[in-house]
Amino acid sequence: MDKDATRKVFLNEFEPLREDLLDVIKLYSMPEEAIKWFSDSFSYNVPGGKLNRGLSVVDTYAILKGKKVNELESDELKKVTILGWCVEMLQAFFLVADDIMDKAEKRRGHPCWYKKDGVGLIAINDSFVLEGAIYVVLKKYFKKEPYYVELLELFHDITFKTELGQFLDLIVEAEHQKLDQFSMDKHDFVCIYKTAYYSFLLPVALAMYVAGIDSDEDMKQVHDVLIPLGLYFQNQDDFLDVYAPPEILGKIGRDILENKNSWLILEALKIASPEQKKILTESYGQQDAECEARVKKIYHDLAIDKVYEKYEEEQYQMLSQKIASIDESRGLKKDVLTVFLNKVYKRQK
Ligand code: GPP
Ligand code: MG
Ligand code: MG
Ligand code: MG
Repeated sequence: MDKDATRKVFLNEFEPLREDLLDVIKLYSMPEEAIKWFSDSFSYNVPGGKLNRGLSVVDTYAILKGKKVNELESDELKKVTILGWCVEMLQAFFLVADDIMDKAEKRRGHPCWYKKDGVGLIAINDSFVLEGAIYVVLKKYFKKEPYYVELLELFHDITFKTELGQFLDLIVEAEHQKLDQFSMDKHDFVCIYKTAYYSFLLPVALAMYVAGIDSDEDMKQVHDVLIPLGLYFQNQDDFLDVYAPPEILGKIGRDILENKNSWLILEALKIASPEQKKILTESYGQQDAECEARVKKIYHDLAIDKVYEKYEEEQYQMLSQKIASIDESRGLKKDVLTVFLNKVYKRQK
């Protein structure tokens, strides 16, 4: 099965899943308008992204089984597809809430959910409902599986880690934090916790539980590659926030305006002259387009894009070496990790 066919199989499972959830809500005798609201929020926020995280549960499982996706039994394909949608639901929960916190305008090329007419701060509760729906789905499809508790613990543990990452991200950007309080250590914590765990480790760990390749040693091996890979991915997100065309990225970068502890500003501060540092300090995080332009000009003068290119190459080499030394004796396959690395390396959006 090629990539498009896998995506199609994956997308085909979305409507039945939405129906499952609507059935549960109807069982609680929610009134019509609430059922419609849930249905609209679910359809607006869950599909429509790149689906990389969800699809990677399916792809990882197939690699672990040494099969093509179309060679999988229909019940195992269904299981990993549903887990993939659970990851997409978790992502939807995070993004609906994150866009409110970040005052974002657009997501995936469309207005953010909270920006839609009549939604506003109701989106906060919509994000909670998206999260709650994950556990309804897990219970319906996995309650009888021996790894059910592992799935629950994994979702809970990774949700908590993501919330801690978001938490530090928000504290660091809060107004009283000045540029001299930014640090690479805080930045790395934020990236690893807010992004790497749910985007990289979660899909792979889910596939590993279903495949029964879930020893502590193998979980540690994938952790030790996917967490640094997720850090590199988030640094790339910081880079694309400023350097990718919004029409390709599907969102308008706001990191400079929002005083984000971004990889770019940290790298710029390392090499800026005292005059440039002064301008950066005065202009960064000012919620003002002219100040934003001044910061971008300094990034340009410092050739931060070249610093990024070098960083990207180093990450690729380092991660390739880590993958090469993976022990496959218990059933883990290096390919699981290589596929991820190749998806991230030099991505444009
Ligand atoms: C996105 O980071 C952050 C998350 C997906 C984690 C949100 C966690 C919560 C507990 C709400 P970002 O703001 O840099 O991403 P983007 O640029 O896509 O908005
Ligand atoms: Mg954001
Ligand atoms: Mg954010
Ligand atoms: Mg970003």
